[in-house]
Amino acid sequence: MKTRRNFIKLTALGSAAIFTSSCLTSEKKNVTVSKLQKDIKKPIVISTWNHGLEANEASWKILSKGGTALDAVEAGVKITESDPNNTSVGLGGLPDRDGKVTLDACIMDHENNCGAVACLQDIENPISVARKVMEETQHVMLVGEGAKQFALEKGFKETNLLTEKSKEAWEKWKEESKYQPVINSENHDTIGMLALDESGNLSGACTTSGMAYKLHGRVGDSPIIGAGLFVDNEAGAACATGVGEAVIRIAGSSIVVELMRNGMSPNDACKEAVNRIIRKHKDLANMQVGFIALNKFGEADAPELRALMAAGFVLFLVTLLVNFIANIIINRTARKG
Ligand code: SD4
Repeated sequence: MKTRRNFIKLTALGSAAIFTSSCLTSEKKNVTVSKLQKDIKKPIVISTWNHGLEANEASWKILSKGGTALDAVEAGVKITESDPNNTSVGLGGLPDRDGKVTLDACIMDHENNCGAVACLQDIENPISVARKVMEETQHVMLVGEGAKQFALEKGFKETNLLTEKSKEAWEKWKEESKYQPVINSENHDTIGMLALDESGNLSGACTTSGMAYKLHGRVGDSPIIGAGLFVDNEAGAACATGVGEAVIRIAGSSIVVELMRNGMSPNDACKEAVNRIIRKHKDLANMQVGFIALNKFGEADAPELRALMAAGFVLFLVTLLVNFIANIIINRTARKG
């Protein structure tokens, strides 16, 4: 049953919103979640890590004026992509083991439209290229040289993304690393952002330079729809950060959304996905994975919330992981009250 239709129908009846969905198991179980329209927290935007705070401000400018979630998430993560001081996303991202900065990004809207680019070089804002793939091609994902060629054709400027700071870090790494790529929880950070707009539509964006010093050509979860990001306007949206290989193995973000569809809170859905990763991996050394999730009602709770009040915003710092190294931060920006 389409949520949107329900919203319209039920608003006319007395401002209640309902969505219905069925379980993944063969024993079809219907779960109905209902909420008064007035209790839906919108607009709202959430994002990962410290850099997300600045990104949230850019999205909030759009959302607070009634703009779309899609425009908001693109504008938000672009801030992080263009920040040369951030070494894990876009310009200034740490390179692969050959010294090349390769970027992964994807975007998804409330109608299941999606676009992605992977292993893209020399383009500062991969999220906008991903949006062009979504809106101006029949495809979902472009990679490598093809993605770059497409970007240039669409008017994106060629930019050297390897800053002095990142080059120095890479050169230092080469001295000690014996040219072996490392999976290290210190060396990666993605910006993932999810938003629910005034019209009740969800969108999400995810963008990263991926794991530092990775093998050239390596693509993580971040540009993969269903792994790094998934949005279903009937249920919710989720985004992952951390070791991409582990997230891909369980189709992480789509699992979180499916669990929310079946009635779980964003909090429990994220925990279950993390637990699934724990169950499926024998070796958890250096493993760091986290999810953020936002449901159709604007709920984005997660374990161990610490509330911070800031001018006009409510920001929550969240520690998300259950058993192993965990320090995933969720920034939430919503109307006060
Ligand atoms: C990747 N998931 O390339 C990304 C990196 C990341 O926090 O999210 N780091 O595997």
